[in-house]
Amino acid sequence: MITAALDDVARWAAAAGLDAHGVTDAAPFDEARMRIDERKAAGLHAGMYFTYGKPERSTDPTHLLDGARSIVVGALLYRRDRVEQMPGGPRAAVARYVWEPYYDQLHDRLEVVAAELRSIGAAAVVVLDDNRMVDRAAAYRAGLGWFGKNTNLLSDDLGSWFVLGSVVTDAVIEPANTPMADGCRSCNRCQVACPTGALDTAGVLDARRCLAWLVQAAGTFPPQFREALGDRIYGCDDCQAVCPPNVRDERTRSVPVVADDATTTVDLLELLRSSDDELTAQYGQWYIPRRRPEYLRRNALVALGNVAEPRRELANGRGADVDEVLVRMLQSKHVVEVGHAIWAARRLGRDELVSRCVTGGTASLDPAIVAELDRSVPSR
Ligand code: B12
Ligand code: SF4
Ligand code: SF4
Repeated sequence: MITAALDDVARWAAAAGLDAHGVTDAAPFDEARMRIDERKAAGLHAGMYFTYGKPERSTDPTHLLDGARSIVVGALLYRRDRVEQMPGGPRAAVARYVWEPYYDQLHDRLEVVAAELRSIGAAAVVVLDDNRMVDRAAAYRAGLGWFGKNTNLLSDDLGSWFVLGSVVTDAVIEPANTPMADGCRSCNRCQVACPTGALDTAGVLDARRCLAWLVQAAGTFPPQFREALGDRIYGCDDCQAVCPPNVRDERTRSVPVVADDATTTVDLLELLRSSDDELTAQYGQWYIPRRRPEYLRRNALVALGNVAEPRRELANGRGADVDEVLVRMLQSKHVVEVGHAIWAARRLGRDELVSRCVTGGTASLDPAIVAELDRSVPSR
């Protein structure tokens, strides 16, 4: 049996550049398994696969490594100071966790810890943001934070702007850390701040209402949540932005400036003019439903309808650009683009473009387009 001391692990984690780490045993995550089963039974997972697909595997670390005994969990903070973007607009917001490739960075750092374990003769496997492991459950048991009412893991020291990953090993590392006590107490700011009511039950996320999931789900963007999407194109940060440890952290901790090539916002007109290949090259690292760029354009069209200011854009000479992309999308071969362009055009008061581009009777149009034509659209 190979053993490693907690002090050695702490030294490796610090040298690897992890912002925090913890250690737990490799016993199954029974509580997470139960919660996954409950959420699936109630439909709250909205058909998501991820860890929900095969919970018997995602909640049992021994499926990742025969003879697994311990897990070293690592966290990487991703809060950055945003640099003002060049004016241009209309622009959409990107959630912080993908401004830079933080998962790749964390993966590399966990590999450093795994290499140390291998150097003492242990087997070690790195896993993060993967269908095969419930990252937050491992981090909770390793003492990295408590489960917030927004379901994120957080602590007073770290806040919640961090991504998580693990090194599963057959080495025995003792003594492991202990879970952290709940720190939310009477606070419910995240529940109040959620624009869609996805956190109405504390600590339980209803993915059917969560914008972070809806931008990743295939199909029609649910009409009742299109206004709530606001200017977002990918991810949603609202339930973390209001969280007291994060707010405190924002006031007190200085953080690195975001990298020059980071994607913090997106120029919507440029995105809507890009080819499939260009979109795949630029945003291929995002989780885009079925890897089909029309879903990225779908999100962009909803955001455009919410944020473009046709009168101001007209004065800037950008009104013509907005019309041009709307026309291009209204004439698209993809039903999902036409449907969401109808919504965006109407929301921007450009109904005449719809009448001009979407012609033909109900019988000749796709039912999804007919449904969009029949929908009442909230004006701006
Ligand atoms: C599926 C998934 C999603 C789904 C569903 C999220 C969800 N809450 O289930 C969607 C697409 C919506 C999503 C969104 C986001 N995600 Co995500 N996601 C995952 C993924 C792949 C699996 C999560 C999972 O297993 N859920 C199953 C449920 C049962 O687990 P749970 O939500 O942790 O539930 C626990 C608590 O709810 C608790 N609990 C149960 N009942 C109660 C009751 C009370 C009162 C309390 C307090 C707690 C509590 O017990 C449960 C089981 O342990 C993980 C990566 C991974 N492989 O683990 C990343 C992960 C959870 N996501 C992450 C991130 C960063 C996000 C976003 C912030 C991204 C963004 N900005 O848009 C949002 C946050 C939304 C939110 N409020 O959760 C990070 C979270 C890091 C952290 N600090 O917690 C992870 C860990 C990825 C990573 N490796 O870093 N995500
Ligand atoms: S990510 Fe956004 S939509 Fe999802 S629970 Fe948090 S605030 Fe609500
Ligand atoms: S906003 Fe309040 S209730 Fe929500 S996770 Fe943060 S501390 Fe907990």
